[in-house]
Amino acid sequence: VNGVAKPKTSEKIPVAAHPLAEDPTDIASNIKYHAQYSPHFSPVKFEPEQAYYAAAESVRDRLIQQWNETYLHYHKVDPKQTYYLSMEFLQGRALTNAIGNLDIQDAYASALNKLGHELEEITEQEKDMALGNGGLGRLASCFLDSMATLNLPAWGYGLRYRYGLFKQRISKAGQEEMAEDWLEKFSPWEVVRHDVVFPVRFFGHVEVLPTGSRKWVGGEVLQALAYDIPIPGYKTKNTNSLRLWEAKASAQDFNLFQFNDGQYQSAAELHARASQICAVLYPGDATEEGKLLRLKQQFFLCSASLQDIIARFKERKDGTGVRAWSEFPTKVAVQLNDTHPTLAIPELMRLLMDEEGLGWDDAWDVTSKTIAYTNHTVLPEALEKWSQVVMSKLLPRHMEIIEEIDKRFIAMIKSTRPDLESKINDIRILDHNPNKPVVRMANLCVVSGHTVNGVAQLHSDILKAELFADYVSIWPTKFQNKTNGITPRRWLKFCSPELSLIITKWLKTDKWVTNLDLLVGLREFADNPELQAEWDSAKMANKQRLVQYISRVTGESIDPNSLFDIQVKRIHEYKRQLLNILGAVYRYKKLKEMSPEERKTTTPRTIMIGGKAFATYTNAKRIVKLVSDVGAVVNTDPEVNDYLKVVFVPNYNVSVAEVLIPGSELSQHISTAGMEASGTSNMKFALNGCLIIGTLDGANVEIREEVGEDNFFLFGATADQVPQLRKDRENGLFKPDPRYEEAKQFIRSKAFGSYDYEPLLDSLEGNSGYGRGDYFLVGQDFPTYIDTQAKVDEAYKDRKRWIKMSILSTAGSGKFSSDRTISQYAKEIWNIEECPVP
Ligand code: GL9
Repeated sequence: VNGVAKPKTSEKIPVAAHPLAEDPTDIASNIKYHAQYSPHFSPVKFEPEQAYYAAAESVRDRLIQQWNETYLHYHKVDPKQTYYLSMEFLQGRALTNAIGNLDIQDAYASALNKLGHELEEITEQEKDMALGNGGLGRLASCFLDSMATLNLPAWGYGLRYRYGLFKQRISKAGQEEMAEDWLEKFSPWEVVRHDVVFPVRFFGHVEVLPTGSRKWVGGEVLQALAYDIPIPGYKTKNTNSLRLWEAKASAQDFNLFQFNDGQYQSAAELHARASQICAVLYPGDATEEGKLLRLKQQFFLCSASLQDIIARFKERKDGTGVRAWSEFPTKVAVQLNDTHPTLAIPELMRLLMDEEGLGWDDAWDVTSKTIAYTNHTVLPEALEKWSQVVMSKLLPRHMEIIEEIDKRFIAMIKSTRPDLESKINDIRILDHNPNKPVVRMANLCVVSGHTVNGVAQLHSDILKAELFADYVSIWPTKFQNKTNGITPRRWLKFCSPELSLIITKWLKTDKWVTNLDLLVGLREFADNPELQAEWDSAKMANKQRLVQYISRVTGESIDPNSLFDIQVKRIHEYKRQLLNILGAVYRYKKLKEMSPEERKTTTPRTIMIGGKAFATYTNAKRIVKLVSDVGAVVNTDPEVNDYLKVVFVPNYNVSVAEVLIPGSELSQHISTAGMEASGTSNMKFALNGCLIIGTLDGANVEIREEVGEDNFFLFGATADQVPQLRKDRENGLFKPDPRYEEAKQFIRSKAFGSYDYEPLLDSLEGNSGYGRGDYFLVGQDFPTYIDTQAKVDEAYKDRKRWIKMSILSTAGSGKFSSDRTISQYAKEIWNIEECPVP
């Protein structure tokens, strides 16, 4: 292009726009067209970066075609639609996914080749769209993929954060956080909708009108502007939308007089406040300002989305005039992804009553039939409680509505369930604790929603037996389980093409990509030496790719013949990375004590740990530091080097996961039983033929059932034993295993440097308290963990047996497709049906 492209071939490629081109030469000419006529760079370069943007825009052209058709089709058919409200979407990269879902991989690879580029290199140019933290956000993104693939009329609604999840750097001091600007050079995947703008109010007060109705007025009003991201389904025309809101102030809010008077800041005050709303994902909430900003973000998402949903409902009336509001729940299902979008409840009530003129009972009927809630955690610190004082100030009308819901709930209990009267203070929505009166968001969701679900069977059982037990006795049918899932497109077909080809070859079909249960067909070949050899070499190719990656980002060279043992997830004490690293320390110490001959009989291992610690979570950061300190010593110790390496993988995110997971052989999902609601990376690893060492927690329980207990390395206390074990501990009845003491002592001896690990190790000592007294039972589970790791070492020595287990792991992963999860939501919660675009 422009004379500086470096085509490998001498083909002359014309510059032309062919949005739906099939032929590689036409696609190449369309890519050139974008480089020339949608320029984002000076017209001198066509390096991988420019090629990425041009290729992405050419892919977007064809998505827009299907996208428009999808919207028009839904508009015409007017089916019931689902709206997935989430503060997080962890989309990762879009190019490989879009090309893969459109099934135009080969054509694009050869088109780029004609332009002198490699598809793989081009895709590496894309920045991750990381508008989420971890599992909960990635789940939302997997769900979007499945909804489009299943032709379900559904939308995602979220916020367009400028800075998503921070970038993690590992230095001598440990983790450092840096802002990551995914929009630095713009995103080719978003389309701004200048015609989709809604006002969102903050603060102000409630006015009583002469009619007796109430109205929220005053305060400040910002504008919510829609940015849409296309969500293509796999080999289907249906292309849904992820609609992200951005906050803007309008021109009237810009004080030209003040500005010309030199008062630049006060002239644009509202503009500055608007830009704060979507500046960052999860702004720190240690301060009152931080808390207020988070509440503003949540309300902003809820208000803009509901106004949009209502506008669409009204727009689709069939020409006979106004549509009855009682029809609303037959056209709209709203799913709350955790309690973060709970304000959708009072906001829908407000819009229906104050803007549309419905009475309380009708508005309540519509709201409670429309909204459903998913709980994603039982950790007490994650159950949101908002100060009533802050809520009344920021959202005075919503506070009134919440008070009324609370009052009516109490009245209902008093009249129908006198036996629960003594428990009212626990189950009501408002907590009038005089020190800090709060609104309990989970309670508001349970009282107002038609359905509440947990995200794995064990988690849903715990919700029913503990957190929500009293509500179960009031509404026995309200509670469901929807075991999480992952999209097999991104998490197998696209991230491990070698393994996918083998699966397709042996199953004699590629239908498993949309019907993952077909993977069970691999079971009958699990002993077949030919499949085993192919499987082994595909896994080795993925391991080699990982070796290259680790070398590139850490400089560490790791042995592809060692056992690749990976734990990647957010760093949290309940996930017990500390148990992993204490195990590694113990392994290191034992290796040091062995003779060289003895060492040769051991199974060489590379332990990789990755994940981000929340910026203010001190103990999590100490864990990161400990892992890299252990790595620094172990990896430079020539005595053990051939048998053990410990690597901290920096900046874990979706695209790093796409390299790590296919190359993994053992992965660790070792949370204290009862604390991990589900986990979803466990499903990704198992699907990629990686064996799991894990506790009976979250979805591990179901994965073990599916892959077979022989193919799962189980250890540790069970969820129902945990409370008693904690009590025993408090009563001084815990007797630590000598190996555990030895590992801790080794760290205390400064074997891994002089950093002060005392506060971290101290959390494992003493008798009680959250964060102290080993609340997460590391010491309790350490001995069985070590014993089980020894079994892993033995199993790995038997190559054939290991490969067979690996095949059986993939074969047993069919249940964990998000297609299955979403079909269940569609049937059992949303009551929506597929609406395929012809
Ligand atoms: C989480 C749970 O902790 C996970 O066990 C679960 O798999 C996911 C999805 O249901 O939800 N809940 C939660 O708050 N997070 C989860 O990952 N946290 C983050 O996403 C950081």
